[in-house]
Formats: sequence, C-alpha cells, structure tokens
Amino acid sequence: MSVAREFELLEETIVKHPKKFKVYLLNDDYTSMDFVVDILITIFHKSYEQAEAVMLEIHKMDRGLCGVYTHEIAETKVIQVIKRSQKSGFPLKAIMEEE
Ligand code: TYC
Repeated sequence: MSVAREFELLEETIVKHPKKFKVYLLNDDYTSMDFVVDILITIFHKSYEQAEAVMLEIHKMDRGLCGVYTHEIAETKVIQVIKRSQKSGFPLKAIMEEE
C-alpha cells in the first residue's frame, strides 16, 4: 500500500472515529449536594431531575458518569468543574477516561 493511501486511511479513521472520553464526578465528604446538582445542570446540561439522580449515584457509588465527549470538550468540562469548585471552596473533582 502506498504511503499516500496509508495516510488517507489514517485521516479517515481520525475524522470518522475521534476518540471519546467519559467525564466522571467523584464523591467527597465536603461538597454540598446543591453545588453538585448546579454543576450537573450548568456544565453538563442535565435537567434538575437528571442532575439530582446523578448526584445521588455519585454520593452512593463514589463516582458517576456525567457525559461522553471528544478529548477537547472533556478536558474543558474537567477544567470548568475544578475552577468553579475552587472558587466556591469545595474539593469536588472531575476526571476523564478514554472510552
Ligand atoms: N457526599 C456529599 C455530601 O454528602 C455530596 C456529593 C455528591 C459530593 C456528589 C460530591 O460528586 C459529589 N455532601
């Protein structure tokens, strides 16, 4: 196979199947439930009911899935969570994992 063809196939793979990343929020003992619900509504675009369910899942299971995104968007969400948490004085953490 020619180098040009190999490059074409690689390009197709990258364009059509960009890697996806799961973003999770982690439980802790100090962040208020209301703050987590607000984060889930404003950063992860959940409805109030969805946000409450995800927050309770994290509270019980130690982490919860907030969404699946491309690398750049997932990274932005993680940074937004950390910045908002620091500003509000909560230790809430978000992590991302390749799907
Ligand atoms: N465990 C926290 C409490 O009891 C609530 C909480 C939920 C914190 C989800 C973080 O990602 C979290 N106040």
